[in-house]
Amino acid sequence: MVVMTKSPQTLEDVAMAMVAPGKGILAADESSGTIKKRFDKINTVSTDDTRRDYREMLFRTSAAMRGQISGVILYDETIKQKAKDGTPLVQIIEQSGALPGIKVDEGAKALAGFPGETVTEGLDKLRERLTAYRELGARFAKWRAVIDIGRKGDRTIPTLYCIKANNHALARYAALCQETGIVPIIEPEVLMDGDHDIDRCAEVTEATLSHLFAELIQHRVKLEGTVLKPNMVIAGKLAGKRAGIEEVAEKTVRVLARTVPAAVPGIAFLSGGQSDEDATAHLSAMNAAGNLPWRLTFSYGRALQAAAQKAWGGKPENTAAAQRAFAHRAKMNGLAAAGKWKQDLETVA
Ligand code: 5MM
Repeated sequence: MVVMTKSPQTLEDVAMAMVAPGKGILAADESSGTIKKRFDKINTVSTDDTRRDYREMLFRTSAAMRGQISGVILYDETIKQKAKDGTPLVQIIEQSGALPGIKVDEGAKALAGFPGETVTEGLDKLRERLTAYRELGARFAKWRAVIDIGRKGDRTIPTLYCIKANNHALARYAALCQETGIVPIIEPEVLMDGDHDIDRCAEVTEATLSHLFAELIQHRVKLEGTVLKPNMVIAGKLAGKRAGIEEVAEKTVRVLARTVPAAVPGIAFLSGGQSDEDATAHLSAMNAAGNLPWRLTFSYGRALQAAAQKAWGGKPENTAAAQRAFAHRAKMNGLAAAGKWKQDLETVA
């Protein structure tokens, strides 16, 4: 069924549509190297056709796409790709009522002079690339900066210079997007890698976000026409002590409240390597607490796709099972965006 909804026009309206109540974003913008790693895990060779088949399967999951997915972040290859029957993938997304978006960064590269740190590249010719993507249907874009905390007890990284360099690039990207009529998703990811505790993550996330918003304001970015995509405040993957759901929710909201102006319409978290259920539970706990100045939702890659990839396994005969898995995670995260997810709903579906 084709969903006929009036497409939002202004930056503010597009940003609000991206974080519409009970909806969130599917991050399907894995670069060629990343999607190959995902396909390796399911013994599937990554080719133009398998990548197309996999993504077409997701975008044709109408229960999820019409129900809980407000927008899809695409990779350069995918925004130009056609489904098996010749329909542009962008059109399939639009017909479901979701907005197409595009990853425009060119990846995190070694930051010269700062061992172990990276800066995200991609500003060269960005204005021209954005114009071309807008013509292909992109309504929003995404740029991911990566901040590594390093090992526990190591206070040498992240350096302030790394935070500044990444935030400066994010702000320049955001300003260029808005000039082109595209809503920027601003993604400063403090990595979950390492053995740091939750409080160290809180400290680094707060430093990163407070500097980021000063930079965005200096670059005259209109905050009402942006969506922030941060990490949650969480202990590193290798930390001995894991924080509970409520602690993650409370510390994440505390850092956001200190740093993110209320003019930002919505915050769509990345999942960052959390388990599918943890990513859902944390989001739901934050929304259940209520009284927030911005909408809180998801912009998950792995936590929305991992179960579907496993069910699909590269085999066309598994398409329906993979779509069920994707629809289920989308439904659970849609409930979490409303603060209404419960653990027992995981097994009912
Ligand atoms: C889907 O993955 C995105 C692209 O990653 P690469 O450029 O490394 O291929 C990634 O930026 C993603 O959108 C975010 O990290 C959020 O994804 P997760 O899996 O952390 O929710």
